[in-house]
Amino acid sequence: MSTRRIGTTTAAVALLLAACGGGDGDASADGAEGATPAAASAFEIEAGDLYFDQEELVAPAGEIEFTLVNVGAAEHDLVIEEADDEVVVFAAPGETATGTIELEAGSYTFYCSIPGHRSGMEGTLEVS
Ligand SMILES: [Cu+2]
Repeated sequence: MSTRRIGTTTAAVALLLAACGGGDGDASADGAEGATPAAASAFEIEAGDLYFDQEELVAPAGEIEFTLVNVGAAEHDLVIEEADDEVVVFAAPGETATGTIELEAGSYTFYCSIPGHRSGMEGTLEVS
C-alpha cells in the first residue's frame, strides 16, 4: 500500500520537473559544451515542434540573414525581441524561408512568436 503511494508521488514529481524543464536549463545541456559559436552573418536554423536547433548565435553588426528550415508540423517564425518584436522570417510547416534584419551591436533575444511556442523556442544573438 505504502509502496504504491510512494511510486505515485515520484511519478508526479518527475512530471512536474519535465513540465518546467523546457525553458532555461536546456541551452547548456543541448549545446556543445564550452564551444564558442562561430560568428556569421547568415544562419540556417532548423525549427521543429518546439525547438530551434541553435540557441546561441554570434554575428557582426550589419545585415544578418536567417534561413528558417521548418521541419515541424506547426508553423514557426523567428522574431527579434529587442527589434520591436520584428518578425524576421516565417516558415509554414515543411517550408524553408529566408529573411534579413539590420542590427547594431548588442545582445538580442530571438524566439518564435506563435502562441505557446516561446517556452521551447528561444535563443540569444550576440551582435558585435
Ligand atoms: Cu514556433
